[in-house]
Amino acid sequence: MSKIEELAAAVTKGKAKLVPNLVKDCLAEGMEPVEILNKGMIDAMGVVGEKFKNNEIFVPEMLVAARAMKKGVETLKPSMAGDSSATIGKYVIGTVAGDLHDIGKNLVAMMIESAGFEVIDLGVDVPKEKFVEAVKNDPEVKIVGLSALLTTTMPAMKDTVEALIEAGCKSQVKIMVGGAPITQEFADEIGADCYTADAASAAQAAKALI
Ligand code: B1M
Repeated sequence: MSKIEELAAAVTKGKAKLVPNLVKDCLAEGMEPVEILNKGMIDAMGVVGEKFKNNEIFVPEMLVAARAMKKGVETLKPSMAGDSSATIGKYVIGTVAGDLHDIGKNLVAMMIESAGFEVIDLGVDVPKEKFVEAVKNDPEVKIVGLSALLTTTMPAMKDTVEALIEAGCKSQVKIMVGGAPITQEFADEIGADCYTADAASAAQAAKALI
């Protein structure tokens, strides 16, 4: 088994202790960080999601896989980060109310930071009022990023966009949305300025928006 396959297997099985060294092994073999992230971790979480859907594993297994992936991302972060010494603006990000998924949101935050933004991470299960407050309290915030992983929390994303619009924040910020169930069509429907499917394109889009 190659190191990247070992890494994917360790993430899938939630072997958090093995993951950092396997990430380092892949880097030592000369693999690109983004390839390690995609093949060794994001694809592995896709496998976990499939197994959960098919009732082959349950929430605890999904949770340990998530912890293993977080360890991997932590190890990879120094190799992924760009030159963020000059800040090009503030970016508020969070997972919408009712939703506890944060791996994708954290990856987006990491890439956005690498692109030169100062990231204000509001965390998970963030009420719409908190997003509004974060924008109102800081005129330097230029973009708000909303993440949702559940079809059941898509309405909370819509409510958050509406709350930002009603509070008059749209004259100050652009709104970006993403997450597995989100589509361009949904983004257009709720009045978001931008939808991207993954973290790398989110960083590119954020730079283009300001
Ligand atoms: Co959850 N879960 N989960 N889960 N979980 C999913 C999302 C699910 C698809 C699994 C499945 O059934 N196949 C399913 C949702 C079904 C649906 O809504 N249609 C599901 C479910 C049902 C649930 C629970 C309801 C299970 C239960 O309790 N019965 C529960 C809900 C809890 C809650 O939120 N209230 C639950 C809980 C959990 C854990 C806590 C155990 C854990 C999360 C741990 C954590 O995040 N700290 C978990 C996990 C790990 C998953 C899967 C397996 C993996 C998610 C992940 O991290 N993927 C997931 C299955 C799957 O996605 N295939 C699943 C890797 C990550 C890098 O990808 O987050 O998609 P992703 O982010 C991508 C893009 O989407 C995009 O960029 C990222 C990187 O490129 N992106 C953005 C994300 N945000 C963006 C924002 C942007 C732009 C791009 O702009 C601002």
